[in-house]
Amino acid sequence: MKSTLFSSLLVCACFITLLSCQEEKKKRVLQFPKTDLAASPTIPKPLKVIATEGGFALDQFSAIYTSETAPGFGELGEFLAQKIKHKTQLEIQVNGSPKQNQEGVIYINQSDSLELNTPESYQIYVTPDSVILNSNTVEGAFRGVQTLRQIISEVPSDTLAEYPVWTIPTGKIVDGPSFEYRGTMLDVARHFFSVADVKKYIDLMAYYKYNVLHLHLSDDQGWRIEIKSWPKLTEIGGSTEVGGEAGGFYTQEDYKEIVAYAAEHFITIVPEIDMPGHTNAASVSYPILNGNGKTPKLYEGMRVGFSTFDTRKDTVYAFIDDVIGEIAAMSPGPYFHIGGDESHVTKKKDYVYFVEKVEKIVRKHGKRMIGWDEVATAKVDSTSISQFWASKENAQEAVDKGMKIIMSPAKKAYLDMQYDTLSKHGLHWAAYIPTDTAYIWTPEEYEGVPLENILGIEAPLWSETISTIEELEYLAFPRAIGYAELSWTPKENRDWDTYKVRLAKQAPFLDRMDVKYYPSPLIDWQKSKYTYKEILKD
Ligand code: TNX
Repeated sequence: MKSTLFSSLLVCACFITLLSCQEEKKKRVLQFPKTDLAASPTIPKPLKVIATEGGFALDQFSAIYTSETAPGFGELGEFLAQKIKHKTQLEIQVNGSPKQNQEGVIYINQSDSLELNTPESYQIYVTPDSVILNSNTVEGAFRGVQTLRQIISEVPSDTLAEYPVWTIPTGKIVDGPSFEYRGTMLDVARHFFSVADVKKYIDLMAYYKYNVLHLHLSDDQGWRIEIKSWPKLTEIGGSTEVGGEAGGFYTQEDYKEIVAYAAEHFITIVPEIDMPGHTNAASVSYPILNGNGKTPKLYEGMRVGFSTFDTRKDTVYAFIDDVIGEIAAMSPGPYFHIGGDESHVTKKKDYVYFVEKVEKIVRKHGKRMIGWDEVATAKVDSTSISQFWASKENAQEAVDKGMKIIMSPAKKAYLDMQYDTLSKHGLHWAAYIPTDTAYIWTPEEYEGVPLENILGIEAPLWSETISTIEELEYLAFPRAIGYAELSWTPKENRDWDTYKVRLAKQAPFLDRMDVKYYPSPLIDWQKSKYTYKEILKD
């Protein structure tokens, strides 16, 4: 008798709990404000967005599931959970057994859809019950995860639920990149940046779907990568930087750590050893390499164009073979950048001879050569790549040779150009580049380079005037966000007026990441009203 009474009470209690749960669920659904997926502040702007005005509730009952057999998908689920935690403090379970009260589910699937026509293409379907992210590759799914991070509301929604609920607007996103090469470059030679700084930069790049980080590892003022067969390069050549500070260098372990961290973010490292000019630090370390007829001395100034290797010496090519060999062995990406710019004291015929020989060394080590636009003046192979920074004529030579071109015109794409005359850091030899000028140009049609020759876009950040991560961030952000859109989103879908609204809404993310961006007065920056810690206190 007692036990029957007890069990009916229990059933009753459960029923009431269930009812109140349902009541709460209903309330939550009822209270969902109308959404607009197309108005989400996604950068780069996706190819196609169809909004259906509902909401997926991301809360403590949500869970993530991924394809379990496809390599990398499980880790990607963990990555998303970690980023959601950073944004909302929610602990979302990944590939766990379904929890009681489990509500919405996020699936990250490997698909084999023919519609997904580049390796980085993906689709996202959001309904009130589920978020489905499909891609044929883990790389594409990673790009889609960045979109997901961006479409989760910045603050919890007003839903009457007793716990915070973040909204993901419902609808469909179909997306993929315009260009396969979407890069930025960091000059760690003029001023050295630590592994931690580079990792932070990678985190930020990944959020905006960049896939290449080019590291300028050597210049007149410093040599920054350990080469075991030539140890003085870092012992001597690594000891200085612009302005007289102590310099620094990456050990091979450090470099491998950067390469691995970049790979986890689906970013390829392109290593650059600049030569035959910009080689003072190497020549001070090993004077046998020097070809300018003077005794090389450590150099901490900013003027360039005075140094050159001796292009007619076998030792120089043995040295280059060792250097490229050691770096190529640690760099899984397909490219090796040989610099080749501003060799003002190398005779033209020596320059051409040099580039042709070094190209062969690069190919011997299994890499595709990239060089600044001057390399196209040599007889290089059509598989080598020219990086357009200054000369239309050199770009034309590259096109005539059937080479691919990376678009980095200094006047438009140099992150080290000052925003305006008041900018705290940067140079202005090419131009002042305010935030709108950085965005409003068409790399697809720049200086008559045919679209089929364009491999992609890269925004270089030279570091003569910056030495800390804060200064780096001031020059790179917000402009690097615009270059990410130029290299991903087709020109028909780009427009400054809508871009600047989406850019304004990056402020909460940049603040959360502790990025000291330049608060361009052209942008009506949206400050988040509160941080998540304050939300959870409410
Ligand atoms: C030109 S761009 C250079 C660099 C400088 C930069 C400063 C290029 C290939 N060479 O050596 O750092 O200007 O803006």
